[in-house]
Amino acid sequence: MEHKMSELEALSNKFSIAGHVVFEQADNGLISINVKTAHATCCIQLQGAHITHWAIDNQPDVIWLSDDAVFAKARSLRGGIPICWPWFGAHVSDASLPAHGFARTVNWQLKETSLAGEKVKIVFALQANKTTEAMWPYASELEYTVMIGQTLELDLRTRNTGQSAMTIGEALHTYFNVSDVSKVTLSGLDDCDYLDKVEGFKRKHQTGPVMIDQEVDRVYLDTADDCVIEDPGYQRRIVIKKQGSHSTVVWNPWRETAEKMGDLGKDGYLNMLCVESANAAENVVSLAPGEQHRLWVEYSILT
Ligand code: TA6
Repeated sequence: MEHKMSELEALSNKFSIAGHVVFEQADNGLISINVKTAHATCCIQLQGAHITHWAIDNQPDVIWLSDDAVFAKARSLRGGIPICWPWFGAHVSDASLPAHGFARTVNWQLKETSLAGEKVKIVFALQANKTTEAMWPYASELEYTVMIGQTLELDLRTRNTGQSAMTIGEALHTYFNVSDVSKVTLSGLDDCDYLDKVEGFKRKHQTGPVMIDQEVDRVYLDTADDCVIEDPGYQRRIVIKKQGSHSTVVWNPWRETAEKMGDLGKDGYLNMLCVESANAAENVVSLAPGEQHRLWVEYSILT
């Protein structure tokens, strides 16, 4: 009898790398890519090209994933690194469209897995198709390169392949794992203006580092600077470098909002801080036909 190759077999045959890249399929059909390098481990879902885990050497995980994260088709995960694209937050004119766009909930195509010295490189692509064009009527190509090693590098490239100009909002909505959010200090945003979502998007000004002792949901504007999370409990700093990003979003729901959300896990809000390299609000990006935009970040740990 002829054997019909499953998606898992096809991906494994083409893209697995012995000792470094292994594919797995959960009972609900979702496929994940498990990566191991000399100094790091990483896990990425094919749905949303969503990174759910990255850890290095003897360090606690750098990326936070909720204990109550729900892995299901077409549903975004609470934690990890969701890709918000082609809009950030609520859609400007149509509330029926998904928050943060659709890139985080559709299946991406795998283009490449390779070894680059001690790092593993994974390249994903997302091309406009009938499903995406029903929500966003533009011809576009997205390419997402993930470089896994002692640092994590993410490179999200948007190309306008159509005939008309388009505008994108985007964010790498990274949930960082912290020992106790009320004790960390976030620097890099001093003297920036921000929109405070908790107070109806009121425009405010930041002085000094950001500390978290209540719900924080802010879009810092016109900032291309790197950020650092200083975590005394884990005795480390997480350094967030970025290029092609002019907003930084900082989010922690704090207790009450977390309880309403229902998928943050018990007291999970204490162990996460989202610092998102973004182009949002007045920093959205316009692309002429044929033009390309690159959003790049690198996360590293200093002890
Ligand atoms: O980036 C901050 C934010 O937009 C918050 O307003 C908060 O709701 C969060 O993202 C999570 O959004 P989600 O759609 O994943 O529930």
